[in-house]
Amino acid sequence: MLNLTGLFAIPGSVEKVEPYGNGHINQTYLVTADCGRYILQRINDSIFTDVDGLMHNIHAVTEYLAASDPDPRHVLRIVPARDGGTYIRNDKGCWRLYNFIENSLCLEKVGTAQDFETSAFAFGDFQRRLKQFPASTLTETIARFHDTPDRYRIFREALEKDPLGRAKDVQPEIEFALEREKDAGIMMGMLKKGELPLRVTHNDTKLNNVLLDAETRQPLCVIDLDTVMPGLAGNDFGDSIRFGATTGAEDERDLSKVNFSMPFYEAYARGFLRGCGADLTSAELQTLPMGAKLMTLECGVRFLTDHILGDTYFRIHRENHNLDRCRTQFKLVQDMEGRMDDMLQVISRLSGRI
Ligand code: ADP
Ligand code: GN1
Ligand code: MG
Repeated sequence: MLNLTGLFAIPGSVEKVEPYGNGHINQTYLVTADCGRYILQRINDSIFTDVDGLMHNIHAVTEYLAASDPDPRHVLRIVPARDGGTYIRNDKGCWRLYNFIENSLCLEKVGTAQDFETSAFAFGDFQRRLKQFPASTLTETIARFHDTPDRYRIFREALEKDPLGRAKDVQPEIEFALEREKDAGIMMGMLKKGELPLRVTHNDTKLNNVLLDAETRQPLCVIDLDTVMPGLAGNDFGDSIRFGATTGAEDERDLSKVNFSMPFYEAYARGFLRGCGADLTSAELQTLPMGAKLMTLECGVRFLTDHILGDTYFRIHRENHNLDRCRTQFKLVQDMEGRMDDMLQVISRLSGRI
């Protein structure tokens, strides 16, 4: 293992390093030292190819947030490397160290509507607090991250390559995706026409990217800041809905257990609007249901693309894992399509503005 105390400014000795968490992208470890606990991550530098740009973003955003909230449990803090940098690079990859947020809950699944509402407030408030942050100083860490039409372009390329011959076994999923391609550009189109503002958003607002206080269950800290960059409010709202407003896990194999949950949707909407609703334009409010549908569709298309290409992007733990994930997303898209009017009514009722 790495000589952590030699590499990072840890004022003590390290006792234990163990794998931690359920992220799909980075490799995360919990570090126990005699002076406290830390989160060590090997940054996935085949996905984040500009690690300097990525760490510059995270450093700038965390410093900015910490300036108005000095509580160390409220903002992720980078532990500097001994050479003064924000991360280290060695023959095994790129590594960074964060403070471990103690007495926190990281939920992998929505248990109660109340906790989901709290997570929504945290993400909404995160966006609100970054309203004045100079967006032009942020690097785009993954190009066209939530450009859904571009995700379809990549999907079509994967279908043409089909390196493992998997496409023939997933024809219903391919058809489901292609039938909805016409919807993919709705929000990007509005952005291009100037109908939606670009904001500094999180872009990966799933439930396990926010921590709640284990005792009070109040919002504590938004984590996983790799994709904080200019984006759409509706996408931050939508990505949380796709992961949380459901009765099943993202990788549930029994699709009869996967249904869109209107009560969880409403709870999330309430929390999110409390966090940043006053800042949202009426066009943004109108797009929140569409954001939910498109983020779910996009994520399903990404999982399907990765299945076809041989699971090179999202970490898998079993055969066909990405296909299972794709299927839950498509099931949710189908459910949402029958509820778009109700979803908009919820926003209208809660915001009182549209
Ligand atoms: P990934 O990009 O792979 O999703 P994350 O940054 O989300 O990586 O970290 C993976 C998991 O590790 C999180 O879901 C959370 O459980 C845990 N985690 C990450 N950072 C912290 C932290 N500073 N304090 C406590 N837990 C953390
Ligand atoms: C990834 O990093 P993680 O596991 O929080 C992915 C998201 C997907 C999500 C699906 C950088 O999130 O975009 O929505 O998996 N992150 C990246 O669960 O691609
Ligand atoms: Mg994560």
